[in-house]
Amino acid sequence: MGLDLHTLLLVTIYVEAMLGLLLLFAWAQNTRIYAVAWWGFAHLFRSASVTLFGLYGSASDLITIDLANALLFTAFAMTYIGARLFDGRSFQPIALVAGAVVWLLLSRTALVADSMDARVLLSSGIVAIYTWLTAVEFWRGRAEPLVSRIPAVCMLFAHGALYLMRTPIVSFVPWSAQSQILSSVWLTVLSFEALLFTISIAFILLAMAKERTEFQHKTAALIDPLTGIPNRRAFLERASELLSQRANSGQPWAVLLLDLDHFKSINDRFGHAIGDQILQIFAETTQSKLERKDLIGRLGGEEFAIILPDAGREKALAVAERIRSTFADAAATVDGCAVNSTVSVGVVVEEGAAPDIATVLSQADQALYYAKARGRNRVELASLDLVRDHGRRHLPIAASAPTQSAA
Ligand code: GH3
Ligand code: MG
Ligand code: MG
Repeated sequence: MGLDLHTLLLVTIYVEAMLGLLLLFAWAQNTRIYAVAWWGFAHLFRSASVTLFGLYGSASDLITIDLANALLFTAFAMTYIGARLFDGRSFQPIALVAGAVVWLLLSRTALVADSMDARVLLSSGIVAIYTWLTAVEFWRGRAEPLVSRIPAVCMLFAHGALYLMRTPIVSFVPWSAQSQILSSVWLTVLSFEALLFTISIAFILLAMAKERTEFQHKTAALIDPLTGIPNRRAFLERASELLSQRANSGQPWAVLLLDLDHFKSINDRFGHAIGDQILQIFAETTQSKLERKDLIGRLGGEEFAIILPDAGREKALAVAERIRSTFADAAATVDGCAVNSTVSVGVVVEEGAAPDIATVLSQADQALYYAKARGRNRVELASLDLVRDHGRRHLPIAASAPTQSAA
């Protein structure tokens, strides 16, 4: 092995410190992700720990072994705590010092103090546990679609396993003589692996934080913050995609346009905050009546649209009626106020090739207008063919099916 351990130690000290500063610099750019700061300090702690290990022989064991190990375990604890914070979980302060305390207590017992194997096993075990716990935290948060999560989990798991393997490996090598500790080939190999690990994990953690920020920006641009459903832009984009996929399928599909009734008056009488709550109740109750493949969006104000990609006339009317009646029940009383909020729905069912979404929405708007004109809190059905035949694009059209009127 042509790698000199002292050179490797120096490189590790330098690289750990640089990565720590890099992570702290990245955190300063977006201070909301605290985990990045924890990970930055973890690298700085590891740099300090390796510095103390490097002083072995020229300083007391208390500093070069006990303090160095305590710093090392605290560094791995910080990476673990960062992983918990990254996914919005809290942590117990004891987790930060548990490894260091266990080491300081157990390394003084006769069993551990007299056996190099036991000391290596103990320190490897502490590092492996922290590393695996970190992997588990990232795995638990996998519902968030970050591509860099999986390499992070694999790398942490593998590093923990390699650390634990130190014990069987060192039992082949005589460790007791002091001179041989630093000249051990295995120590060189393991230090090299630790160096590669620390570089890779720092970049993966950075990538995760960057992905998270980009994901948040993307979500903010496409999701309506009040109701948590897609905004107008997202709805129209996805609707166009959906319609082009269905272009020649020959299956019927439906569009629902929904507008809350007398919402201005409700705002005026009960306040804007109640109005906001009603919008949230509407989004919640409506989503509960939809399937995964259906698409909903807030087009603006108190106007919403839904695409049912595989609904014929009967199903579309049934869904619209269920939404209408469920909402009327859910929004009868809000925060103790009898607001009696209701919704009117215009429905378009398209059987043939899909026209563009703007055309279909304008037909649904005409049916909606008709629902409003006939007293609100009701569902009305339009049909594109009917409008095309009559060429009445801006006038309310007669419902082409029995209307579902409210009580
Ligand atoms: P109609 O039954 O004919 O639809 O009457 P309307 O009062 O619902 O219709 P109009 O378009 O006159 O009023 C819509 C109101 O919706 C006006 C606006 O203040 C309110 N609004 C729009 N966005 C929000 C919001 O985010 N929160 C609240 N609380 N109100 C909103
Ligand atoms: Mg309205
Ligand atoms: Mg409106």
